[in-house]
Amino acid sequence: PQVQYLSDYQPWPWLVRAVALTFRLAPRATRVAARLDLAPNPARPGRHDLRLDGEGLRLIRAAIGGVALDVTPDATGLTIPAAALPQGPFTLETEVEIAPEGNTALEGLYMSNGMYCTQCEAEGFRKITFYPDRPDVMAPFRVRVESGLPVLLSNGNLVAQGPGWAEWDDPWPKPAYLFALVAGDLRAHRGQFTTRSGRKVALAVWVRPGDEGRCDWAMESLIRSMRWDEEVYGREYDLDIFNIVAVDDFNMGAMENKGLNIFNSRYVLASPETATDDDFARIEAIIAHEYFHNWTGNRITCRDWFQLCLKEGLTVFRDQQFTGDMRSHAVKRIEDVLLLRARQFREDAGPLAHPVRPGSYVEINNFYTATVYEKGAELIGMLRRLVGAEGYANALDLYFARHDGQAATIEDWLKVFEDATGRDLSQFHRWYTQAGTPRVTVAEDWDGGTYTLTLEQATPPTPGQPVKHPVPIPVAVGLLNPNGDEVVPTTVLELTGARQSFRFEGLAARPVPSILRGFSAPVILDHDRTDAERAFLLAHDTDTFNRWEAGRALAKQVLARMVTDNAAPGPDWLAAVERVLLDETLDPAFRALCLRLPGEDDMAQTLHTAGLTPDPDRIHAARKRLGDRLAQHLAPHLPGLYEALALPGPYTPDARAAGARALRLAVLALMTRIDGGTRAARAYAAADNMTDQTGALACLIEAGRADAELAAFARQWGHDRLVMDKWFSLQSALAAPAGAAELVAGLTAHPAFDWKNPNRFRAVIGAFSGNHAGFHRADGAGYRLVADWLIRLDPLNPQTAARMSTAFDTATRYDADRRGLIGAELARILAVPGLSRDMTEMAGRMLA
Ligand code: HT7
Ligand code: ZN
Repeated sequence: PQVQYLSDYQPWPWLVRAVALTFRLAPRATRVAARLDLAPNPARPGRHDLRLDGEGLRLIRAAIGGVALDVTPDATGLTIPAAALPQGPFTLETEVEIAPEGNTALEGLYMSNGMYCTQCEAEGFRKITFYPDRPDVMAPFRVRVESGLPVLLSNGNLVAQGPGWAEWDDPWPKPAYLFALVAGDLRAHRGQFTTRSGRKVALAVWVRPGDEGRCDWAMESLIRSMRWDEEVYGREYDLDIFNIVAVDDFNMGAMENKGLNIFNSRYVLASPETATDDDFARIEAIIAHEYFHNWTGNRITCRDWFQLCLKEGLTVFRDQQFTGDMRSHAVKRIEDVLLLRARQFREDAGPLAHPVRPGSYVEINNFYTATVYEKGAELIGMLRRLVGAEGYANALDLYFARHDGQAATIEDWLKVFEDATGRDLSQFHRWYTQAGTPRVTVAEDWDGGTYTLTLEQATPPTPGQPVKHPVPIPVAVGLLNPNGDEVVPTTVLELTGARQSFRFEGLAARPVPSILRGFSAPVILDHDRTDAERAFLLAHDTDTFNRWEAGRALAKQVLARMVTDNAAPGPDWLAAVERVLLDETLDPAFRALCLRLPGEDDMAQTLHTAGLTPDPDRIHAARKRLGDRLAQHLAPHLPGLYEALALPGPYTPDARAAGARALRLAVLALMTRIDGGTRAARAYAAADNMTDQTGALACLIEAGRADAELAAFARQWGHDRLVMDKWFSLQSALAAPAGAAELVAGLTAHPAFDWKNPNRFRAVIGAFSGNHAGFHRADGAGYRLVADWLIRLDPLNPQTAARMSTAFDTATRYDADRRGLIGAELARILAVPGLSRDMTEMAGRMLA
């Protein structure tokens, strides 16, 4: 397959001054007429053939300046020879025919439940019309949609409409990946926002008939996001209309098309009966994320797809800040770090490791990764820490002023920080180009008055990058007295070399260090500590993140000993968790997080990092024993806590209420370990919201006595696609490992298993690959099941199939037998005739 290289970048030889599109929609024969006003690009002087991208398009006609052209497209586009082109500006017209009904890849123009919709990022526009489908070609679009369907939407402002047609105008130059069109029988939940300069914006959330009652939260979240971006970043919305559309068949979470965001319906629709607290929180965050792209992604976009982190890392960072402001910064930071470690550290440790800004790719869809998004966001957080909040604000102001309307690069981004703050960021640039998670090793020295911390950094080799260089690492450190008082408040040490020492003078006693406060850098900290020291930090650290981190590290230490030596959990961890659980001054959401045991996949990664070979069955058994032991230890407190945490009044989705429910459900899960599910069955019957209903159901599944409730749940919710996704995924994820593959195979035979719907496929197959011991069963049945389904999905929806193939990216952690079994499944996938480019790249990288 053809490899694309960052180093090959060249501007397109023409500027697109304006685009006019006319769509005549029909399921099997949609006509798209395009008029492009082109002018030579001074950045690429000389004569060039005109090359347009295009895939699966039936060309009806093409003309330049009104004169018909005799041209034939090839498999990837259309070339008009230089000799056939006028010297100056000219107009190119094309008309093509496409068949949205048969588009199962959900890229380009496709249909979902009788509704037309588009997905153009990254390279879907080329499936709609012939066009320079690259992000650095920006143009204003005018779009006419003709269809018998009642609602016809596109980007920008509605400028004219009549029976069966509508015309939209988007004055802001944009790349083709931000183009969108929607047509369907939809209902609007309307709202309004007045910008700080007084412009009124008409807001609407468009959904299928019957879903109108589940849009309040999305609308409230949008309004909060619009206000926040004005207040915190000074960014105002720039059109008269902002539309959001919910679509059932969608490859990812949502898409930030200019003025017309398209969402996976699971990230729009919410009511207390059908959505959990996590759903509410995720909807708020994703609505915000897509809205924030209006400035970081749309007004300033990426020069090429190698710069994807420019918009995604920054926008993730912004949505994290927003959620912190709306909810709790400490809880949000812990959740983000959990996700970073589970997804990005895992990616960095395996065959799919790549830099935040990759240097090459085969299929760009394969690079919408945790590294680009989550590690990309961490780099922004580090920059902010290094230059301070004010320096960051100045740099962002300069970024918007300097690059508005442009397609920018990471070099442009860093230059803005250098110019705004006077800092030299040349070494920081390495964070963008070097893959792998740095390991920071800590050594301490105390000479009776001076305390010295010596930090060393090393990054392991990753595919294609055998040699690593030091990166600048901001290490936030505080020191505590043995009595628990803080003697040195948070200071940021800048580790720039391979090894550096930092001295703290004038201390009366040897301090206990709290290192990497707030998780100030995306690194693995290697620091030998006793159980007692970790328990001390969990009790006394003033940094909430590091309090949690100490408890987490302690739990992992205890669990690791249980896995490797069958050791019993020592008293430090049990007592420390008990103290946190009973401390009513602490946020319940934080206490719930402290109660959560390390996941099995996390433990496998931790053991592997420590040089051991993880055994999934032993990890599963030890984790169960650890949970049981904790439940016994806390047993006297649990019933009282469970009652005390009950919330009066009707359900509200706010963070406080959600935190109380999270803690109450954690307590219920512990009680289930003691009573076998008696209390959970009562809780299931009494639940009046989806959080409590699925929380109790999960307890019952884990206790192995959920048959009646699962049947009742399916009867109650069989009509609701999003709720039934939960029914499928809970069973897949929590099935007892020994029979999980068979149980999941049974779920795939269920009449409601619509495998062509990405949400349903992820709910069953994706959730199963997260069932660590079930998926990694020693006989390979789990691997076989997942590979079979990926092979089946690939020809229909290569993007989703390839994303889910990452289930196989951890082979190197395990024993030779499991490595062999995974390798054999990947080889079987690779040998499939006609395998997609997406899957070929992924399986190839994992087998290399
Ligand atoms: N920028 C978007 C990323 C995206 C996408 C979304 C839906 C379907 C296919 C997609 N390909 C790429 C979403 C975001 O990060 O905000
Ligand atoms: Zn994004």
